[in-house]
Formats: sequence, C-alpha cells, structure tokens
Amino acid sequence: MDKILDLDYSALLELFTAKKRIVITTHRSPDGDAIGSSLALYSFLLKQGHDALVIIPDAAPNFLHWMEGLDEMLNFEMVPEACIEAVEQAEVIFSLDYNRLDRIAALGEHVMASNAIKILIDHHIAPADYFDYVLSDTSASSTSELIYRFSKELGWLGHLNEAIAECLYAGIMTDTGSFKFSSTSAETHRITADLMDAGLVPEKVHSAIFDTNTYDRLQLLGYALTKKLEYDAERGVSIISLSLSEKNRFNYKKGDTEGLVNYGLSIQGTKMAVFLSEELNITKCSFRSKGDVDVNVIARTWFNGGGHKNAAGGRLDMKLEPALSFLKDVIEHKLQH
Ligand SMILES: [Mn+2]
Repeated sequence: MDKILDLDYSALLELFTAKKRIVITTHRSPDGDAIGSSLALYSFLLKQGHDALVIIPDAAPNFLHWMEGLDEMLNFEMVPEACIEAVEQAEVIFSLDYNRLDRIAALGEHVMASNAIKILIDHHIAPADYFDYVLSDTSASSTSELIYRFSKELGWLGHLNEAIAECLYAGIMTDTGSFKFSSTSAETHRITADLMDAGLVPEKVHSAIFDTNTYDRLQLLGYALTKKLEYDAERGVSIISLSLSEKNRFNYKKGDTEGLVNYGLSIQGTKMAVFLSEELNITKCSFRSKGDVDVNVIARTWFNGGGHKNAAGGRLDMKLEPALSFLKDVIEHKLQH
C-alpha cells in the first residue's frame, strides 16, 4: 500500500517567513532526481530570500552538469570541512530523495548531530523517524514531483522559471524511465504540463541527459552485447560480464556501464538479468528482474547486497571468472525456475 505522510504547511509557512540558513542534502551516487529536486528547491529558496546551499556526499554524474546551480553545490568528499561547517550553522536541513541518514555516508552523522530543523521529502518506503517534518509519498513518481507539490503548497510557484522547470523535469523523467514506469500518474503529466508552461523544452533535457555517449562507451556497449551477453532461454536469465581489462580496453570511466544490465532484461522472455563488473579485487553484481522474481532476496542471500524486489546490487570478493561460476551455480542449483 502506498503510504502518504504529509507536512504541516501552515507551520512551514511560518518557519520560512524570516530569512533562514538552509542546507539541502541528497543521497550518495546522486541521480537525476536527487540533483534535480535539490537544485530546484535551492533556486526556490534563493528566490524567497533565504541563504541556501546544496551538499552532495559524492560527485554528480557528468550528464547532469548543465543544471543551473550545479557549480554552487559542495561535494562532501572534496571539501568536508566546509560542508561540516555549513551543516553546523544551518537552521534548517532538507533531506531529499533518501529516507535514512546512513544513505548520505559520513555526512549523516553531522546532520544527525545538528540542532537544525530537519525536513524529509522523499518517495522511498519506510522513512526513519528522526525528522521533524516529513513529506513521504511512495506513490509519487519522484522527489522532484514532491518538490513541485511542496513549492505549490507554500505559494512559491510564482518563481517557477525555465531553469527550475528543467531541474524538476530531469528528476521526473529519469525516475519514471521517460514516463513509462507504473509510478507515472496523471498528476505527473499535469505537473509536466505546468513545467512546459513555465518555459521547459523537454527535448533539450532529453538530449542533455541521454545524448552524452562517448565513442569509447558505445564501443564498450557493442562489445558487451555481441561478445559478452549470455542468454539462457530455458531459465529466462541473461548475464553480461566484463573484466577489468576488457573495460580498460575501452578507456572505461565511471558510469560507462550504467544501464547495461537493462539490455539483458529487454530480451523477450527474460525474467532476470545480471551484470557482473570486475573491479580491482572484487566483482560488482547488478540484478534486474520482472514480476515475481525477487532479486532483493537473491542479492541478500548470496551476493552480500540487497535493494528492491526488481532491482538490486551486491558484490563478491573474487575475480570475474570465479564470480561468474558462482553466479551460474546459484542460478542452476539454488533458484527455482
Ligand atoms: Mn527518486
């Protein structure tokens, strides 16, 4: 069941009447929704006259670098002292697109220790109970959709412009798989229409996010699909595996194999897709599934990981070859098909 926890907006209206020092935080390995919702809220707060700052636990991916306000964010990995000081001085701290402070790594301890008013806005299940204000709606497509709702309730939408609309759209579009996941609602489309009325040009954002391949990345994708994709039609399982040296052959950069596992899942009849990626002394495992196949349980039981029912990750402390044998052994002997 979708659970909705809503905010006391009259108390918040009161809170934001006077200028506040505000820090916005979002989760590790921030995605389009994390960065988009944070920068949209950041712009709204600045336009309302507040002193605002976005802190990210680690770097934002390159395909989001066009967003307005991105250069003003602080990266906790790069400048921890400045981030800690800002958290200590904050009167209000927002937590966006994550539901527990351990999701923001070491930064979480400082947020926890702070006396600031803590506001959570998120769409993941089971938010922790140490926030002062919680807007949690698991039926919402994205945190960006919730930032739109939040800003509307507080009467800030008069500030909505093209740059803010682009940030919100990027978050909604990426979290809904370009409006195809079941979390896409009529409300999601109504909000998108409002964003277009505010000047948004959707194709511009699509292009900025998706048309960013390097030649090496496409070559790596081609290699992975033609040489390294194994498909077990009988069990409906596809596996792609890449060694460190194979990745290095294509000048691999972080993010280059993002989404690769989904190609395996797109084969008609596939129930589960796995991507194994060798790193220095470990092999990372990504799982995707359809329907009732619970990859969260599989990742937790055999691969030191976890996640969601249809999307999970894990790691094995071994090189690629033994990891691949281990995976096949689990598929052949441990799982029911
Ligand atoms: Mn999200």
